[in-house]
Amino acid sequence: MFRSISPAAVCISLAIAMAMAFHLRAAPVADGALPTKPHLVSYQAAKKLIKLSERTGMVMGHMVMYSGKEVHVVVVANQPGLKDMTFAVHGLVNPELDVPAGAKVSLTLINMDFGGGMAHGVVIGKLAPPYGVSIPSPLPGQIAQIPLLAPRSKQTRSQAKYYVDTVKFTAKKPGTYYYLCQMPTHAKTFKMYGKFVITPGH
Ligand SMILES: [Cu+2]
Repeated sequence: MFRSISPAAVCISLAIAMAMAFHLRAAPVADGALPTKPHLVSYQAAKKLIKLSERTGMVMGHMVMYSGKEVHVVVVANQPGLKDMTFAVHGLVNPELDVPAGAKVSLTLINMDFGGGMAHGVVIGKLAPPYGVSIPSPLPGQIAQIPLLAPRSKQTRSQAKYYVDTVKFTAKKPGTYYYLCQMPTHAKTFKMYGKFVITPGH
């Protein structure tokens, strides 16, 4: 005893669903929502940030593409459930990140290290792999940096507190950059890095 649903109603629902999905993906975090200095958050808050990162940007293969004038990139060091000693963005391990030239970028790092309790940071610049044991500071062509964040506190995963930091910068000059961890050996030995591409604006 089902009433048939008109094709027009299906179309309208689909359009609304697509608009909502796009809105969620494109929505940047409101300015000031995240402090631009290291601070501790709960596991629940860290998971919320990870969810947010999964709504911003669009996954295409091993790449996360961001669009719009404001983009929010959330990078997780050692995301539980993913490979140890890696960066995760959008659930991908060390993916390529593409942002349009001119975009105002909020870059957030969460250190969720669950192994030996390592500090991790992230720096973006022109230096291409292979990397040495230690990373020059500043990097050649450096455009952004989050200094090393201490590992989580010693409680269990769900009770621990996690360090988070956010830096804001404008993606100015199109080209290929790299994001990498400054902690000695992490980029060289563990390949804790990925491509960061600023694509020409339209
Ligand atoms: Cu690291």
